[in-house]
Amino acid sequence: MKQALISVSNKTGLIDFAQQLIEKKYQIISTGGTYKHLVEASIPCKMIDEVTGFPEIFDGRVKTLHPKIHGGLLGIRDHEKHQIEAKQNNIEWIDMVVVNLYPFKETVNMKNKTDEDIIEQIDIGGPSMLRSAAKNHRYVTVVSDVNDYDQVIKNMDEDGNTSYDLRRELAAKVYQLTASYDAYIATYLTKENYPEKLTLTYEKKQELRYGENPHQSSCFYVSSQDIPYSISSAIQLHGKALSYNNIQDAEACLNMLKTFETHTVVAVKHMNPCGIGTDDHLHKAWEKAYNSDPTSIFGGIVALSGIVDIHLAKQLGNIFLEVILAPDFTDEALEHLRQKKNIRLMKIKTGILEHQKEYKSVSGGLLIQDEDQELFDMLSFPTKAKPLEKDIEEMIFAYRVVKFVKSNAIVLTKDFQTIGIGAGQMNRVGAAKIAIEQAKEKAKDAYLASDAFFPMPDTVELAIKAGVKAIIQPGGSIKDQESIDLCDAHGIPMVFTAMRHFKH
Ligand code: 93A
Repeated sequence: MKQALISVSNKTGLIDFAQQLIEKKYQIISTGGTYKHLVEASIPCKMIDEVTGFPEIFDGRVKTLHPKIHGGLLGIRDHEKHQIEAKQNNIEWIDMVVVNLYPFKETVNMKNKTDEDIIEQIDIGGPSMLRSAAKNHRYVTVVSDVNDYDQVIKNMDEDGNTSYDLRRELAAKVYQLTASYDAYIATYLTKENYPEKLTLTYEKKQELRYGENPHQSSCFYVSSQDIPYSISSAIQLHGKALSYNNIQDAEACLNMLKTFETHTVVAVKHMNPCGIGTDDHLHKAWEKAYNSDPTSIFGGIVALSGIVDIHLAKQLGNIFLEVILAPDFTDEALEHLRQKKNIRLMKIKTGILEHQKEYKSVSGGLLIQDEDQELFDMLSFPTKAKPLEKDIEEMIFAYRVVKFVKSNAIVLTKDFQTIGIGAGQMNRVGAAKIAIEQAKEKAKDAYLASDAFFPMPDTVELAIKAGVKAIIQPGGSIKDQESIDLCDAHGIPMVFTAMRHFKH
């Protein structure tokens, strides 16, 4: 008779599966809680201590860690010496292991759990059995996921034998599981910000149709963290699956949105903002974001800080947008927007923002840095003309926007609306030219923000010519004085932030 050892924390689907194992003539062995669960459903099984001849001790910390179990899993069935040793030690072969682990990750994510509670959820016996069985997959079937029960039963022949290919696949799955389980524990125990060894685990969330371009294949992997204002935690309410570029753009969009306090609408194209508007009313904020650049917003990604109502939905639905992200949509708004097949609607998870890290891959490595969360260090006013309180607010808005534009970046704003965005240029004055050209006559009396200092006074010169009202930039160039002198000659206030915001 074949033997299956079942020891599971997650008991979903277990009764059905065990029933089918009985039909295939398996003898079931199980641990305390699992035994109780099976017996209550009238499934015949043997208690683990009947096999080990040793009681479960230390509140279950030691229940399956016994040579009768690991011998039964690890022995090579057609090896004469192993056969003799098994007989001498009264070891019976175990043909199948069904184990899922203590919910360590879930316990960490629960509120009100003490460190002691969490440590108690480090499963030792479960991974040990899984690893033993997986090593011996030539003979042993190892089931570590409740979602595999059906597949295992379907794969069995009349005598309950599984195929070698399936056993090997299930064994690989075990080592992935135990590696990520241990990585999660290591991360929990590591207090330092940047430890010597970093153990990250991600799970595949979605196969993507293609990558940045149609000839590149791609996938979306997510960590188990539920991060507010992230695309990985957003819920899709309507539309086709997100594409690789949608995910990147949506992420950029949400990163911007989360830093603005009042009602704000952000429109993004190719990871740069193409329109941002802030106002006391969300509808007005949308109008500002849209009117910033009605050409570029076409096919863009839009994130709104508040609930989308029918009035907004009608306006949003008037143009082609790839994705709309918002904390929620009214039923009427949803109904209206759902008529559009090509739009994707995403409900953002909001919440308190925590310190995050940013990861970027390079060939053979990972670059990790703290998220650029600050805006400025200390504002200083080096020019003779000093800005008014209202001007400073506008400049801070412009500076908040420029922080999210690819370097070199220059942004022009007026009345809390972007009117010119120069992104990703190899020289700063080139970015200024683009922003001014886009703003056209609106550049007059606008506010100009630069993501890094002016190495030359040429950008200031251009700004003055265009009629810009005030300038905000980090300062710190050896030629700062030339820029200051130029502002003074034209009575223009300039503010230094002492914080650069390169974005590559
Ligand atoms: O505390 S343990 O690390 N010590 C063990 O010997 C052991 N054996 C199985 N945890 C152990 N398990 C785990 O118990 C299994 O991985 C499973 O998650 C759980 C099932 O316990 P019960 O059947 O009592 O509900």
